[in-house]
Amino acid sequence: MKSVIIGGIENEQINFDYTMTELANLAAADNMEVVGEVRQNIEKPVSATYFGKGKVDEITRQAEMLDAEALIVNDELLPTQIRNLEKETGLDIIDRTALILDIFASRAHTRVAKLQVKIAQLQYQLPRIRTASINKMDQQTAGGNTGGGFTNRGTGETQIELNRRVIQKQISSLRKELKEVQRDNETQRKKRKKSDIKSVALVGYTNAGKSTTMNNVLDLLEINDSKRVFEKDMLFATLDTYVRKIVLPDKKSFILSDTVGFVSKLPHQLVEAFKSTLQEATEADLLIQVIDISDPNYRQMIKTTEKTLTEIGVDGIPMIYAFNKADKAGIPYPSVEGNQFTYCARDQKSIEMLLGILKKELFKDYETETFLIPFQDGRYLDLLNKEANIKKTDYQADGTLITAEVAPKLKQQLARYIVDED
Ligand SMILES: Nc1nc2c(ncn2[C@@H]2O[C@H](COP(=O)(O)OP(=O)(O)OP(=O)(O)O)[C@@H](O)[C@H]2O)c(=O)[nH]1
Ligand SMILES: [Mg+2]
Repeated sequence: MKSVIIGGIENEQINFDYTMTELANLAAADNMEVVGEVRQNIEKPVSATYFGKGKVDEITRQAEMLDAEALIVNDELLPTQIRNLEKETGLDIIDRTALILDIFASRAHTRVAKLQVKIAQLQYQLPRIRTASINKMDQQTAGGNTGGGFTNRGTGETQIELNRRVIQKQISSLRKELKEVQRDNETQRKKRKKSDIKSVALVGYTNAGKSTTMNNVLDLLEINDSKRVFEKDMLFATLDTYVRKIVLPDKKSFILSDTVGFVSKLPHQLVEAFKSTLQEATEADLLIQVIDISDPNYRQMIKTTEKTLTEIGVDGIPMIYAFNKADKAGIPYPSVEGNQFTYCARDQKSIEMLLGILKKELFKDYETETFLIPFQDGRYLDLLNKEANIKKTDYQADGTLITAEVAPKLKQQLARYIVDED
């Protein structure tokens, strides 16, 4: 395990302590041991070395004393800052962006996640490459067509410019590949949108319990086990969007999706690369923001989530604040008040209540109507039986009299069969 020092600049940033706690957690998630911490109170980072001269010396001394190999900095650094700090401290310098990218890379298992992370990594490296790193880059980039052969090397073109072009080529070829891999999902998403089925997305801070919530909804409704989502006590357990169709006992259905978790200062390269994956959230009819209420920083986490949601283009979607892990926090559960729901994702009663809340919110526009379907129009009876919550069926001389709770679209489709009941 690598021993590291974490460091940050404290200015008017109100949530500095919180971002440093996060940084320590991120380092631990990347298998590093945090042995020391430095902070400096200055208005703005120093352009050449990020920290001021005195602080750089202090870091060097502390690292020697604590036997640390690397310094992790709480911001994205300029390429020159990394180089200068490396030179002056003799340490490996890792900035917050590189650290998060590294964790994402180690968690990415599916093709889509791998491609997205790789694109984000290359975007990060693009302004940071040095001449010598090109061969290493080539080897690291799996699957990408690097274009190779430097046949049209222009006069005066530096090696760095050439390297940049190679990376840019890799990025665009990986993007193409990603689009290809995602084509099926995209088609399905469009089809769902057309079909008017409502969609709900679980969003929120990493490790809040989104996947656990999703899995327990699937379990409760006895939806196939093979569709379970990976849940684990670690940062960024889920990197893909998982989409499941939920059919309730009364046949009402909706789409539930589980998405990648957030952390503050999520690198813009990652946000950019994950945009298509996150589309499920930006286009949802309802968002469930899962919050770990047992975490003392949960208020900051809510802020972080809302900021990230704005960044990915979520705007004006109704939201339920789902305060999870009430068991751990020692708060009574489940309970609901307005759009705030307090629960424990492992508790069946909680999941039942959540489904009740979702139903109320999603199917507000459903109505109970009585239809008289003539025998020759039996196909509509089948349709009702398949898609509606049937309350009463009565066989009469001139057809079937059926009372059912229906979606607005179905009601419209069957409007001519509606009978007034007195
Ligand atoms: N005590 C307690 N633990 C919970 C609860 N819900 C989830 N957990 C645990 O919290 C950890 C994280 O849960 P996940 O469901 O993987 O969290 P997530 O929000 O999907 O996290 P990412 O995929 O990393 O964004 C797991 O170890 C869960 O078992 C709960 O209600 N109570
Ligand atoms: Mg998850």
